[in-house]
Amino acid sequence: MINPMPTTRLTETNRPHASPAVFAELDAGLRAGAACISPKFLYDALGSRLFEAICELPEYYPTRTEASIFARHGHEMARAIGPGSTLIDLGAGNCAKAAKLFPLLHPAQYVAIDISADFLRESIERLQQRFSHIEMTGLGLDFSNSLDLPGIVRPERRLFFYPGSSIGNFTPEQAGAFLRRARAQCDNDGGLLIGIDLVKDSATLDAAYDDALGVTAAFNLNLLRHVNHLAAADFDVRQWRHRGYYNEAQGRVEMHLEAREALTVSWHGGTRAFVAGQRIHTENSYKYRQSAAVGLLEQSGFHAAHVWTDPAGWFAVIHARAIPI
Ligand code: AVJ
Repeated sequence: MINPMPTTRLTETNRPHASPAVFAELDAGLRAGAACISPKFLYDALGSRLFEAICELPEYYPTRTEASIFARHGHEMARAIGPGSTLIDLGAGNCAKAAKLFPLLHPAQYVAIDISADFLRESIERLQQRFSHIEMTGLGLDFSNSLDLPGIVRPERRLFFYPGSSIGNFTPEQAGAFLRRARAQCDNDGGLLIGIDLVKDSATLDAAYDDALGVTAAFNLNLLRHVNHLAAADFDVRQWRHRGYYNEAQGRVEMHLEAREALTVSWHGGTRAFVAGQRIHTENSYKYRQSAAVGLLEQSGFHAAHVWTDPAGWFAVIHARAIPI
């Protein structure tokens, strides 16, 4: 049951803290037949730290596996890319992955982009002290819907750095559209260095997204606290449980928040009842076969020049060059 706008006065606690566009997106997801909240809302300050903790978990193989590929093949990547690039880090977070590449890649400029701007500022200030010769800029942007880079970003030799299989949050169609936008934001000398998680057995995937310590559960549940702040909602975190598992038919891991009991949630201008077991879909994490990953790039204006994988074939790092137009 969804009620119309109430006529209550806005106070500090019932006032949404999101921009009108972000609020409208949250509101629409909460009202949808199958309720959903975008995974980008997982990353408030605490969520970003919980994600860092996930990356340390024994079950969460992507970060470690990708790091092993960079450690083993970083020199070869740097040789293929060459020094002096404009390194554009999409979803930079703590900037640690890019920082490890600086001594190999020697970029002329480093542009860190993340939706969590505060987290970013701290990370960049620390980095600039260590690498004073690299021009650095941080941009607090949600690049999921548009990727218009401001004039301070050098146009020459743009290299989009998109590690961690973040591309998996998009459907393959959305991923293609996103990559085409990246292609449109670079000249013929542009490129992409992307990490993509590969299809593997479902037990490994299930464990990676529903770990024994419950860190992923905390990460997913924290989204409700963030939405409480953004939309002036009254989610009670204790009434919800985490679900994370591989959906083999769809080729993706799904995360949901499931109501433990019948409950009602209210937010600025809306209210909704959930029955026990009813879910809010919070994330998709698509897994690709190597051939499909290469195909996706080729259809989106990039030629996959190099593919590096770990020995088990769990994860791929791909250097793709802009197809000249
Ligand atoms: C940051 C989107 C790559 O999908 O593996 C980790 C996020 N979600 N555990 C992923 C995530 C649950 C992660 N990405």
